[in-house]
Amino acid sequence: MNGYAGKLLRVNLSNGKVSKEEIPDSMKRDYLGGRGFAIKLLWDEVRSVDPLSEKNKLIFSIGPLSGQLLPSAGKMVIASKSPLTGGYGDGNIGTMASVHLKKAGYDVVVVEGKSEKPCYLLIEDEHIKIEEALDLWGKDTFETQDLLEKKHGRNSGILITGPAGENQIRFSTVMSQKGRAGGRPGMGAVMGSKKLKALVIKGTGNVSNFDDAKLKELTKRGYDEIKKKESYEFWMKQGTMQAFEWCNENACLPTYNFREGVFEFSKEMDGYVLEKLHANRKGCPMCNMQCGHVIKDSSGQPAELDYENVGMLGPNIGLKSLPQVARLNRMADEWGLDTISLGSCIGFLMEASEKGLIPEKLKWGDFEAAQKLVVDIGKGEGLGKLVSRGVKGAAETLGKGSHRWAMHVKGLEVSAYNCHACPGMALSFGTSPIGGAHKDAWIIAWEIANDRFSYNKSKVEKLIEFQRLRGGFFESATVCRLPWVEVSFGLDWYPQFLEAVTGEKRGWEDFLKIGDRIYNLMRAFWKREVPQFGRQWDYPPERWFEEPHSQGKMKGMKVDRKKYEQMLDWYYELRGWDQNGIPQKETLENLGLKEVAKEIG
Ligand code: PTT
Ligand code: SF4
Repeated sequence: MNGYAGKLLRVNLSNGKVSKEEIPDSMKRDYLGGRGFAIKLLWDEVRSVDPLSEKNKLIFSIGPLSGQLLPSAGKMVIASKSPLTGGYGDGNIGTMASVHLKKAGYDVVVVEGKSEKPCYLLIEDEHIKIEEALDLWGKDTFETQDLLEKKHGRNSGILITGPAGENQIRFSTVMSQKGRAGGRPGMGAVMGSKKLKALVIKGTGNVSNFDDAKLKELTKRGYDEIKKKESYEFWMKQGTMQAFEWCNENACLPTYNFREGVFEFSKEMDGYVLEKLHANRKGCPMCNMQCGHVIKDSSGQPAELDYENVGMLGPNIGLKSLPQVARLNRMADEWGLDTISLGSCIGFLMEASEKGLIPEKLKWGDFEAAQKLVVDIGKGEGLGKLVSRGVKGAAETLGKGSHRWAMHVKGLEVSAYNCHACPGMALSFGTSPIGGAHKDAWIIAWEIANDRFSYNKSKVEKLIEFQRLRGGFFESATVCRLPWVEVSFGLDWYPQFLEAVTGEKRGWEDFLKIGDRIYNLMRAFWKREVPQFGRQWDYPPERWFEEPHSQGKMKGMKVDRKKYEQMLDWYYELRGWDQNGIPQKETLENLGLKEVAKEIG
């Protein structure tokens, strides 16, 4: 089929075996690409394994739109059985590696086994080598990027695990280009467990698309339209950091380990402060709305900021200086630690100290202590050891009711939206297929604008609509969703892009069904890999039910448990799952997943 490179590259690090397989057209039609390919492969090939053992597989996967010249198309999905949650885990990274992978002739790389010595994978078109990486092991992601660029050229596509991943810290992420990060649920740790320091990808071929002239015309018009959008100018000034002041105004900024929704120092670190400190802009390939805002951190080094990073490493730990937050962000990038989980772990430890549950004295907003914690966490030493399995693991070790304010869902720390007064977003976190992530359904903006406090069925329907589009379509076509989300670039562009690329005329009904197939398979994977899996996995942290905000305009607000239960019932009903959240036989069969039904039935 046009638009795909067509091949899957399989590399076994235990025995050095390399093979190339055709991807069947039926898989392209049923799963589209990216996340779709990843869950299909994991379902078929990874069964009851320890995520950090050589039996787990790590998948790098792109879609028909990735790596094309189209707007914001330089994205890639990195997926595996997650060592943080035990279930399906993935992340989406913007990287030159996406472009090069397609040019090299592959849509998917499956890494299997485990190398004896540190290594990196070099993919140069059809030539595949497993290279020694003894000299890179232990180096941070910035040094590693420099060394690999020096050796293989600046334009290479490079994906790296940092020292935290080498140490198998379970929320280690994969880094690229000194600022792009992907794979929150421990994809960096899976790389580390395989002694795989990096992938270097260099492709020189061309993908055969169905209608090049049409594609060229759509591409040009698409980029022009994005630039003309009303919100484009402000987006270019603040990027995702525009959410900071919005969250504070709406009392959903994560503050003091998600206790409050407003931060008394927000004006000292919001998007307008970022504008003043702005030093550079970075981002993914093929993007004319690049969102990586670089400022100088408190030590004078460049650091790339995003809203999530600032929310979690700022208010969530009581830190009010943007350059200091940038310092922690840069350290996380160097170590290859996910900033969201990191901020949650530091907040958890600060609260544990305040409550006298640990002997160490850690004060909210203590920058020196936070810096030390990043290093300890990256190494898995001292207090870092306590949180090396995330806040869920830490609460299990610490006990004393700390699970109530361990801010995670399914073991993955929730991202930077406090949901005491946003029940729809709480359900979005609760039902996200990878755990506490906002990527699948960022319903909060719609909820606050339209229907903030209700717990009705139409809100649940809206949530599923978002999941289908964001978690289904964008993750499997594998392009950035931000043109649509942030500057209202129309959804009608995407079927046109896909038709020009593949030659197949398909509509939204079809794409949304693919999204449902992917969701049901991810759910089935959870059920198979986590035997006790069920309804109790779909709840937000206890804090949002139990402890109302004590200040701000949402003072006194918390999520109503009974009404949440009702929303969850509707969610299952609309998805065709039973009241324990398990896909019903008929639902799976309607999606062509008869064999799956047999296995989890
Ligand atoms: C994503 C998560 C996010 S989501 C952010 S900021 W965000 C954090 N960024 C981190 C970072 O930086 N350094 C670090 N060490 N850890 C980090 N962890 C956090 O990871 C990212 C953008 C953003 S910025 C968002 S919302 C959108 N996400 C998309 C998505 O998920 N799918 C898609 N099709 N398009 C998307 N576009 C946007 O991409 P994860 P990136 Mg990311 C420094 O990885 O695991 O998905 O977690 O990839 O290239 O950095 O772009 O306000
Ligand atoms: Fe990457 Fe940001 Fe552009 Fe999306 S908007 S492609 S995340 S730079």
